[in-house]
Amino acid sequence: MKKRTLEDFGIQIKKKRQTLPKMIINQDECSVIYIKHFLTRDEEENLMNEMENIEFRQEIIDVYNMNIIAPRKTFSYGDTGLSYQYAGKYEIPNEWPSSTSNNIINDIRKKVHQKSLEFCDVMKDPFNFVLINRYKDGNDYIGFHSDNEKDIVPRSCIASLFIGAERNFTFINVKSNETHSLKLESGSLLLMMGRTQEIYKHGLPKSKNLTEKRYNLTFRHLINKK
Ligand SMILES: O=C(O)CCC(=O)C(=O)O
Repeated sequence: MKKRTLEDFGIQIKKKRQTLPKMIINQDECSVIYIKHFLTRDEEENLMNEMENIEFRQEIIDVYNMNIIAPRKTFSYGDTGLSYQYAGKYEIPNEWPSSTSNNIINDIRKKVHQKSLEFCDVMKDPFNFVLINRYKDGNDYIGFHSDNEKDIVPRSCIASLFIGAERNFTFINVKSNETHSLKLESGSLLLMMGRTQEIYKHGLPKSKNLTEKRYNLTFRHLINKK
């Protein structure tokens, strides 16, 4: 199939691609850093094309003890033997694309790991799991939650990468209700570290009239129980 360009996917091309990291939260041992335009244009385009080849699934998930159809589709890659329990689901990841296949996922995984090492030293191993969310348009969303499942290495860095439609994202402090909202641009990276998952919830609300799709790849360190 012919490779599609970012313009074909309806992604706005920003001329000035500055990559300076911006601190979004830095208090109570929580730290969240946003790195705008982390991916090059080529990487963004290749990853967008790669996402189109994945067969995403729409899962039934448990939200506040109710079974609902997830308002997005998902897929995961991870090391053999790992599993991830979340929202009442037991996720067994697909094998990473073979290291000889020149696959963009492998390159991106390395690049995200290198960047995370600049800011976080809780876990120096490569990310061993990625959960990918596909939001078909502005009706798809993820409600407020924390990535605090018992399968995740406590206080390890969670690196969230996005491509496609620009969307708003909000953190809420579970004690004070103070919020931090930001616009997440295609090709950018959000690093969540320290006690962020203990003190904050985060969510991606619906976005009225938005017709473009968006993908989010959340790289995590899962506990290897072997
Ligand atoms: O799509 C996003 O940016 C957020 C995804 C997320 O919060 C999650 O997978 O836990």
